[in-house]
Amino acid sequence: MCKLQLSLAIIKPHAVKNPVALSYIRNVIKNKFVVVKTKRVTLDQETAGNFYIEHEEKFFFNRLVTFMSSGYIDLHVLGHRNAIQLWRTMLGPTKVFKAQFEDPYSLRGMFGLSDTRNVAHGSDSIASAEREIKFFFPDFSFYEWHTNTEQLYR
Ligand code: RTP
Ligand code: MG
Repeated sequence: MCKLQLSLAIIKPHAVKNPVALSYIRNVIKNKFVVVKTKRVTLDQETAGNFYIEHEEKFFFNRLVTFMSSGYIDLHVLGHRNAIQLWRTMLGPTKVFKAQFEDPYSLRGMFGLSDTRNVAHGSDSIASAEREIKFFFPDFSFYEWHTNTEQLYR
């Protein structure tokens, strides 16, 4: 039995505003993942701060929260056998200069503008994927999802 893993992708405001980046990102997502849920939202600073609460003490926290609440963001719940790692690999390194040198065809390598404006977010573990999906989709039923996909991927 193999469960379809889930990850939360967030396309950051500067990428949502860039039609070339957005259509490229949507295409690669559509080609690689089952898109389970999608929603376009804006965040107030408090909600963005709660989402990134693990980074509360970091020097970049205020910058990150201000940016993430500066415009529309696209949320995608992605399904794949290896969703978490695959999406993070497609994103490339967090720091844009590193992405541009080490993985120029990653999404951050191609469309990243700075360490804050680095295109998109990806869950980093099964536990954080669950927390993040619940954060934005409080009615999402992991039980139903796993039960349904168990039959598909036995
Ligand atoms: P993400 O959470 O966005 O998928 O990225 P990540 O795991 O690779 O990086 P993480 O350490 O969780 O950081 C979250 C976001 O904070 C911003 N950041 N800025 N040096 C900096 O200025 C800095 N370091 C991190 C990035 O926008 C990163 O995506
Ligand atoms: Mg992270």
